[in-house]
Amino acid sequence: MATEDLPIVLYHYVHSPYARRVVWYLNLRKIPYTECLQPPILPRPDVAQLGVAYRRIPLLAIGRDVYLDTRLILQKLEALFPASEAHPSLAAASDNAEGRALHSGLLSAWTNDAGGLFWNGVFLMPADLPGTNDPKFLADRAEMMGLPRDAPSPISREARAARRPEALCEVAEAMHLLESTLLAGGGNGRNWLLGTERPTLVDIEAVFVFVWLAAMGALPKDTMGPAAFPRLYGWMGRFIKMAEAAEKENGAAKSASGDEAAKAIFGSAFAEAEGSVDGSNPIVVAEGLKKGDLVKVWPTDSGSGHKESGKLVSMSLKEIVVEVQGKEGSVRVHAPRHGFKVKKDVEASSNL
Ligand SMILES: N[C@@H](CCC(=O)N[C@@H](CS)C(=O)NCC(=O)O)C(=O)O
Repeated sequence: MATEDLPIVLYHYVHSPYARRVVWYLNLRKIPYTECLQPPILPRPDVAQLGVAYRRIPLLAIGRDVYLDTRLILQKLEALFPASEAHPSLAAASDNAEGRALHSGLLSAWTNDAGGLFWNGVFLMPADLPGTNDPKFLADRAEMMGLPRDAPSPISREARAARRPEALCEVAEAMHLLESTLLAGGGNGRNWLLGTERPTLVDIEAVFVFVWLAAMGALPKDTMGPAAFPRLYGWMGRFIKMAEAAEKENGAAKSASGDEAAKAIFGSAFAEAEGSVDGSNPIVVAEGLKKGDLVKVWPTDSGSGHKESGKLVSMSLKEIVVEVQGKEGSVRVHAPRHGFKVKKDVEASSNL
């Protein structure tokens, strides 16, 4: 079945800066999708009924394949929707070596990895940002960070205030870097980071943190506003304008309840052929993993307490795929290998 004909369901909530990465991408590539809106804190029974334990947002299902983590989601969409008239590529430059290196290797780690830009941005959430001082939100995020729900919150108003100076320095340094290098384009200025006519994945990879911070009013106007960083704000403004126009053109996402989404997913074909376990992969060797083994898979930076339990389907340098049992069937869950761990599920294996 063509990928086009499979249900594409985005589980997300509207204020998630990570979800915006995928929404922008889908709209810019003119890929229609369905959304299954989620609450900003657990529980999320809509996700649980797929048999998926992952607790972060967003997740994207394409047919019976469920993709975790926007780093993998964006790569998969690139692969599953090659450029065509119906789905124009973001820009040809995402195909060149500079673009690929900057996207999947360098910028992605810079913005997303633990301790990177997004994490600094969390400490810059303004003191009175709605929802962020709600004890339920703070307990939920403590759990996400692997702490007891009643532990002092590492992102309470007070904790954020204490970390703010350092986080501001980190973000300011990153803004200087973009302003004076890629966006400067050797003195001629550039509309997009790779000097292309349209934005590329590289733009999405970096712009989301700054758009999120600016929209929250997290950055001091005098030292980190448009006057101090005219190229960076110009770039953000162009990107938002383009993303908004693309959203209008692609039309609003269809909306599905958790049950509707699950029914469509379980009743669908897989989007990808079943892969294999690369026997030469160092982790596969060290763990003695084989296709069909019962394994656990989880992210190492946050939400680590929520571990996928299922049968190992495939493993490569790029991804780990497990088949998990949901309420009305099974789905294949794909996690990026970078930032995730896979281990044999010794307990489940001994209960066989
Ligand atoms: N590396 C992940 C990070 C995702 C992430 O941290 N998402 C936030 C929302 S923007 C989250 O899940 N927060 C906790 C939650 O909503 O449960 C990705 O690229 O998808």
